Amino acid sequence: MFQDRLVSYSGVQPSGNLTIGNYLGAIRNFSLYSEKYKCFYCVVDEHAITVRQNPAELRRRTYETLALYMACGLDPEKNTLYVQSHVHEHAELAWILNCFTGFGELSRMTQFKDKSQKHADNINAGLFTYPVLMAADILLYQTDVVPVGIDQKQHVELCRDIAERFNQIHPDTFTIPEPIVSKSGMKIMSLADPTKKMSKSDENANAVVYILDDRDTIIRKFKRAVTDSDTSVRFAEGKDGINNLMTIYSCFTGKTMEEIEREFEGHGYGDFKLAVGEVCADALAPVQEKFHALLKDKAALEAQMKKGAEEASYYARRTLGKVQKKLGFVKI
Ligand code: AQP
Repeated sequence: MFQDRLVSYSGVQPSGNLTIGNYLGAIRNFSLYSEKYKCFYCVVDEHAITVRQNPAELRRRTYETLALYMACGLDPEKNTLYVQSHVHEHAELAWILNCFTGFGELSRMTQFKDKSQKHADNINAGLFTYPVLMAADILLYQTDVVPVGIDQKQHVELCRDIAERFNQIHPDTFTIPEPIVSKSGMKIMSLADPTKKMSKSDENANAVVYILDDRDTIIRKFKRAVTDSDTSVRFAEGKDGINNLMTIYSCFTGKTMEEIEREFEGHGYGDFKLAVGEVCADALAPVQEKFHALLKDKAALEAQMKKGAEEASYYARRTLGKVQKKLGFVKI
């Protein structure tokens, strides 16, 4: 807590073009927290390098992710928007927390298992300790709540365990954070393989709808989405493709599964896929318009990065100083 406000913290990696999974699972909901909480939203570029990145693309996407935050309604006057590598305390606290985290705990992380399969040629130590850096991100700001997609809930739970362990040895150091997975923020799955999460780093661009895809591309991708041999639009076990499309439609329209089933009774999958594509394209159009306007002014984005880093550093410095003192580090 800072002053009289609870703190909310979340981040997105600039590791690829952002998807409707990132949008529906996380970013779209971020602005809802601004009134009630003191909010920190970070572009986590240090997390992104756990997988090889092309430097020019990483730089471009860092600007783009910040612009998307703002295009999705995050007001930089009400929220602290910044880039992780601009606040060196993240990496420093991560090292300390590494010494309070078990090898076994990290080995159990689903994302590590998935990513080490996907990047078998580069299973680096950073990929393994990714959740510790994430714990440092969260704990530096004495965070109360962490709005995330369901896929990141396990990491927030580990962060709680690390903080509780540290507090047991050094009482009253960290606030214990709670993950918040919004109702609409369920896992959005790949359009090509609906048993797999939709991810920005997927090599198959048809499996993923990007926030910045144009209308025709969005509709084409939904038309090609993998479904099943049944014909009725129903939410049921074994219908992963249709369930995923119904989830996306529900997130964009606010309709329940029963309402969607009634709406498409007697219609084939073709009509339904077109409708999903249309609501998605309609919802993303104003975000895209704002994004392109913001991206034109790079100097303004850089000024925003600087302002955000200064604000974040103020809080991060306080927590890191407290931790170093409790550990017995000599201050000069
Ligand atoms: N498919 C998804 N459905 C719901 N929420 C999702 N999120 C990501 N994908 C989905 C949420 O978006 C936020 C930011 O994610 P991230 O960039 O930090 O990392 P990630 O979860 O690893 O996302 P990606 O797209 O899968 O990235 P890559 O391909 O680089 O690993 C998080 O709150 C996440 O829950």
